[in-house]
Amino acid sequence: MVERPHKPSSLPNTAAAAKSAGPQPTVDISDDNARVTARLPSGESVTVLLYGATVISWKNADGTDNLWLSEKAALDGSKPVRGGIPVVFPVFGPPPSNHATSSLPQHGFARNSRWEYLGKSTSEASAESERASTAAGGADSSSVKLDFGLYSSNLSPEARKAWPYDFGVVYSVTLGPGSLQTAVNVRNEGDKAWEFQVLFHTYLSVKDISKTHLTGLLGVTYTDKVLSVPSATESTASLPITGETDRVYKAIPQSTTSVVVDGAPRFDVVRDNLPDTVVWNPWKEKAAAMADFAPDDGYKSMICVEAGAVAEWTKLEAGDTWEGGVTYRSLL
Ligand code: TA6
Repeated sequence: MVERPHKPSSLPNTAAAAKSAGPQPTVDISDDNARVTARLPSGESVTVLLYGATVISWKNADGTDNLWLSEKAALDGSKPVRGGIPVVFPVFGPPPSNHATSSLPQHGFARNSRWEYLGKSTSEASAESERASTAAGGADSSSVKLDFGLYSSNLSPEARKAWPYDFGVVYSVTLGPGSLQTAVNVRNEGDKAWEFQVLFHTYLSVKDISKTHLTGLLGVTYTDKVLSVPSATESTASLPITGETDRVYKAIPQSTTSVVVDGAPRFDVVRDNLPDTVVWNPWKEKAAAMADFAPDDGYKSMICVEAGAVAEWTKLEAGDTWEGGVTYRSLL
């Protein structure tokens, strides 16, 4: 695989390192085997629902949750989660009618399938780096990677029938000091080529949408699904969100989109091999019309910045593998 900037990292899982390390990350599986929570010694945490492999919480050391989760989000596996980071695969949006995905639900089956927890790998801060980091007033440098798997065999009979291709997806969620990385490794396990779209439908929490701007999109071509404009060019270096917004920014030349709140950088969203970003806020009417979107004025506290490969289809030949991911940096 050609080396790429921001390539999803793989962490060592060495017992030797653990022996010499300081306090280590922890990983807990809930009693009902429905969710996995990882915590860093510095206090950051991430919780992943096995249903949809949906990240439902990503907290800073002070307990601030970086993700927005609807108060009426279904967390019992009855429907896709409204909030957090739903995984969109193998199709984004309503499937096209004349396509292999046409019988799938909107946004595909990944977000409403039960994934397998494959395990963790941690990079413990070694004692000396811990001391050095603490002495320098820096944060703990440990991180933890959680792996989840979804395979053709995991699909419901309906989904399998609707999309009868052999595939495997390994989804890695890596919690680091001040960052969360989500990355997929998609493999064609069958004997014939197929094509897919993938996207992380990330609901970022912001304290006030009226004071929120997005930067890094100037000059980028986008489709505006609210105004039904198939192709426009972003003319604003700092995009405010002042109403219903549903835009697919395509082939973005730079890897980082940033969220600025009240003039201060709040998030960096750094894409790796994901050329597109969807920006979505349902605003007042659409929010009120969604039964699982609560509170009704929750649109004032969230912005979806969704990194993906969705403007085109990615074709995978038999036996081929594809990787892509995104790193969110919390800049609080
Ligand atoms: O990512 C934006 C979008 O495609 C919007 O058009 C809206 O449909 C949103 O996703 C939510 O979709 P969902 O199926 O989760 O209600």
